[in-house]
Amino acid sequence: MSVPSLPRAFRVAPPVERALSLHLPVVALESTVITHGLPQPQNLTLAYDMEAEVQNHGALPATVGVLRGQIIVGLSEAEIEELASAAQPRKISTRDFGPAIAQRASGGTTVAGTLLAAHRAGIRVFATGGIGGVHRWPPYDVSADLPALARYPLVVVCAGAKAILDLPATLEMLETLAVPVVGYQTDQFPAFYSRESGLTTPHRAESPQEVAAIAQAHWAQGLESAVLVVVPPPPEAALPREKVEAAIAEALRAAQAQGVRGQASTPFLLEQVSKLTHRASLKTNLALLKNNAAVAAQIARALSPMGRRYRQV
Ligand code: PSU
Ligand code: MN
Repeated sequence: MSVPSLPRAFRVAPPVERALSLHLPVVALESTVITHGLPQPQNLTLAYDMEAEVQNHGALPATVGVLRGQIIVGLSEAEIEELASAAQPRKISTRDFGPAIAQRASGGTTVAGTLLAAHRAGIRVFATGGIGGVHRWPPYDVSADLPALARYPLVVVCAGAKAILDLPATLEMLETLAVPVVGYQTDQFPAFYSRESGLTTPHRAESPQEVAAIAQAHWAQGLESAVLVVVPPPPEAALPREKVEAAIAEALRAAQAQGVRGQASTPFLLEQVSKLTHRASLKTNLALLKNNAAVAAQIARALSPMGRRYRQV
């Protein structure tokens, strides 16, 4: 017996398709941050704010997500709202597309899931908050974001890896996977909420043009991995490392005590840290997401022929 055929499961919004065919700058945005990363209503506001940042810096945003079994690159405002208020949205990583499509589910795409969809659409630049990586506990929990970064050739702009992770192990794994980590106007690998982690980045760039040159030179060698651009959170929103570390230690204890594992782990830990810092970390999270969107738009422009801006027609 055969399974019933599925409707077209992959859709690129017409403006995104058009911009890409004209080599105009486009920036992909993830949506797990909307479905699992932020509380309502900040999640919806943030999604629109990130799109506005990209637009204000001369690029077209393309938020990626899955709605009723369809992968969409370039969600409309109404679709973003539907996703932000969906009853039990899935957290969709690379392994989760098949089940989500076949079961007509909705969900936010993680960094890994967004990389796959954005690459398939032909997008070269992607902005997010912080990537997943090697967890502190259990240490065998390694985010699918890492192999996806090894596999899809995009510039990924983030504030480092999520601070709840084992940052030294995550940096080592990025080296193993041939992903250059480029500090944006910094030598420090940022710790998501804090500007410094005590770890240095292997590379550094001062401008969007320099990042674009690095990415082009990287891909010209036949490498198909991502280029990870790490941007420290804006100084006025950054938190001191000691304060965050204390909250993370407590969040990890709570996770162990409650047996939180797997997919639930990252959202649980981030929510605990937010509570323990009296929502200071939430403010930082929002500020760095917007900042990363702005930097990503400038890099997308630098990568487009003659640094062209995207203009609505
Ligand atoms: N931001 C959040 N919470 C999250 C994520 C982002 O505040 O859960 C997502 C990101 O999309 C990232 C993913 O790709 O968490 C990593 O999850 P995991 O460690 O399960 O791979
Ligand atoms: Mn995991």
